[in-house]
Amino acid sequence: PILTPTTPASPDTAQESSRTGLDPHSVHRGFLEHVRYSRGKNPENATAHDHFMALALAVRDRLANRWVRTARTYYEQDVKRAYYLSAEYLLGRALGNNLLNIGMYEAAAQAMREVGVDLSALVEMEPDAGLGNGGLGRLAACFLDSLATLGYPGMGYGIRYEFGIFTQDIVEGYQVERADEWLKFGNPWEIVRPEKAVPVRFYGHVEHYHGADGKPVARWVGGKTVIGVPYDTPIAGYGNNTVNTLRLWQARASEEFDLKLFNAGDYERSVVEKNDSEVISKVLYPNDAFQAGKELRLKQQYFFVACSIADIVRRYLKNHSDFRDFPKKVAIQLNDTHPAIGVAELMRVLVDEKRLGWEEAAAITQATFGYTNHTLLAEAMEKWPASLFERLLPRHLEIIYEINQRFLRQVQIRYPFDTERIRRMSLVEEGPEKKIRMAHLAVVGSHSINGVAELHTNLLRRDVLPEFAEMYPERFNNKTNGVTPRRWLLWSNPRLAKLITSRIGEGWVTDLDQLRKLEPHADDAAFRQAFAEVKRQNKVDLSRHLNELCGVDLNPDAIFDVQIKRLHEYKRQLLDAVHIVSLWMKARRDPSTIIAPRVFLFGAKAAPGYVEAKLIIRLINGIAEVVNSDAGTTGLQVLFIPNYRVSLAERIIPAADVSEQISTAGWEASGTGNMKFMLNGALTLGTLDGANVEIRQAVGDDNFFLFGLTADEVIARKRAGYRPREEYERNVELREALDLIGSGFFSPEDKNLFRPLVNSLLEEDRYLVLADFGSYAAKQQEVARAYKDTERWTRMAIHNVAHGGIFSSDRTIKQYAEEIWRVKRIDVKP
Ligand code: NBG
Repeated sequence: PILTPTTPASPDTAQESSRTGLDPHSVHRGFLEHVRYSRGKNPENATAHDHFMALALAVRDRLANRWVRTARTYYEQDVKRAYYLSAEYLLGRALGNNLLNIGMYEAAAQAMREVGVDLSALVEMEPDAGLGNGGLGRLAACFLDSLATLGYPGMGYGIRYEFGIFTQDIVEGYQVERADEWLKFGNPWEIVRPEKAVPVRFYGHVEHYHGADGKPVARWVGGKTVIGVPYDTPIAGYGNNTVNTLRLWQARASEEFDLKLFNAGDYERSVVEKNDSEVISKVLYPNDAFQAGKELRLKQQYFFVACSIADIVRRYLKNHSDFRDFPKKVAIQLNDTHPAIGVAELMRVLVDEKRLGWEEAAAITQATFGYTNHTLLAEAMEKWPASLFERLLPRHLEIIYEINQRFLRQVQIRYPFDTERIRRMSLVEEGPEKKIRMAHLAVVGSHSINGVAELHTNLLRRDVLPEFAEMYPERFNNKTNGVTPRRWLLWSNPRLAKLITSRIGEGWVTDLDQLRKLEPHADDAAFRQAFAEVKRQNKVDLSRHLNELCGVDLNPDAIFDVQIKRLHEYKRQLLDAVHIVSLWMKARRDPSTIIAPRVFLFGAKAAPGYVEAKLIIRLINGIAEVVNSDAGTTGLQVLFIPNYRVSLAERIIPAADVSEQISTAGWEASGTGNMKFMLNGALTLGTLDGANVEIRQAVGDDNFFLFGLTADEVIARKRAGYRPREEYERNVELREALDLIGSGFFSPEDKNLFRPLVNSLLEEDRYLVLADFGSYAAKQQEVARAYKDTERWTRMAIHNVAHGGIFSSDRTIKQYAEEIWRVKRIDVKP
């Protein structure tokens, strides 16, 4: 079929309806107009890419009306707004989600059918917006969806990276990284607003003098100026008229800077040096929960924070003049310490530019900021050399020292003579190299400090920031993470969504606690059968997709056992891998040891500089090669799916039976994948770590496969002098598996390839893989036996879905809004 060149216009389709109408006819017209007027093509010549762009633009037209209305409503009602500052947004694709949220998916599908275009093929063409590493960035994306859906005046600020998280190829079993050129074909969603560009200073020096009023004045001068140009992306709420904004800053060289060089007659150099400025927003640092400590990274952080705060202050001053009311209109949430420099920046703006007194500025700043901590890992805690600060942000260093001095005075008054405490709590770490502790800056500069799961918040209070929690107990609180049910159930699992709606109505989409109404249906054999059939169909779909992608033939009747997340030693993909080897060895000797056939799926990107993580990917691929070669006799299959990302997660999670959440207890702050699996009817095999604890509480211990040491036991084991080699000696199956891996069996090209992995397990085993192996393997046996009892398994899966309600990010966002930000929902009229 070909595109119909023109559709006869019905008398009621005025020009406007091709831009706003949600019926198939209007969408059809809007689409054809964009093919012609935005793509400049005749319908006959339009490519699939033109089709994608034209439809996306037609959707954006429909968002635009609501977008301006939302902005006007917020402005006219002078509402308090919540600003989310995040270095990462892992949005994934937008077309399907936008169609669904504004209720025009069916109309678009029909309009596309009329022109002979398959909507799902267009959806698949969109590159993922991968402006994040993992959970932290995806959480920010879920929060944006919930803010808009609940009708909160919320806005996200971040960086418009030209290259997002790298594309992962697997070449001979190894990860190979490629630049993620997500903007290559243009981005139909964003609107650039050069008129709102913001200049940002770097380097230079500070001049101190006395102003006309006799008060001391500091002026940061000289250095280089970079321009931040905002690009706005509409964020549509589900089933309402709210469209909020995600504003991402791109770095541009300043003209002022160019001119100086132009005038000096050095045209070539002036153009070449533009790069220095523009690299700032070039690429996302690909580390998850790890600080690399590069100067460019600190530049990125200050760049987007300075732009965002200038933008927030500008908006505030449109209808206010007195900064004392600032916290009544502005709440700023720091997504981890990446934007923590915002504390010093707001102080600089208030004190140096707006000439407020220090105390007053400090009170405003503290009432404005909230800080979310996302990790307990020491290597992720951001600390910047004071010398770097002094060069790059000299005024901010002065301000941080001043904040510190006043803060430590408070500590001293409260705990006289405790110099050790002062040393530990200082914003400045003394040592061979003086460093600024960004977490301490965030804590001192905020009225709220939260962790992201109950256990994590407790460990934060007890182990990471104990003296701050003691001094400011009222500031510490928990906000357990959540995920948006729109993307992670309604969109990604249409079969299950439909089945659920057929039984309990569609209220669950915006009120996820209603899933509880499914509970009685677990006793209904017909429902159980339909539920199991949905899972089976999803597994067939995924198998088909993976066959196209990797050429493997997976058995959809096997247990789909899935571990998808960033590759990290603490997440223990290695535990999963070693167990597979031990299962396979037993199966080779005696196939009857395999209780149920199983497909082990992995997806994970490793930070490019993380040697151990990359070796683990190579190991999994080595194991896959061997295990898959005799899948016929063992019933075991292993697949490492390349380039794991949001759009792949949307396909994998609905097809999962077992959700591997096996981090060493006390290490995973929360996890959010764990919640997505639960909502899609997978059973968790997990440790008591992060939000697993709350998942198990919600679903009951009968519906959760628990194994492993607790966080306290982990600490106790280490304290008692953990000797991993004893575990190796004690457990024959473990020993066999490790020996086989160490022998080079899975790396014929280099017999010693995996020796370092095995040695590190035997000698240190920082993450207690060996200590937990026995209990993990035993629990896996139980999983296999439970799966054989289909009726019981399905009941357990239904119970998981029915109790997933509290893990909606709507619940999380309501808690942030009510308990931290004090912002109110407001209705945007159609
Ligand atoms: C991650 C944690 C996850 C958590 C997400 C979102 C960082 C620094 N932290 O456990 O590792 O789910 O944040 O809170 O990426």
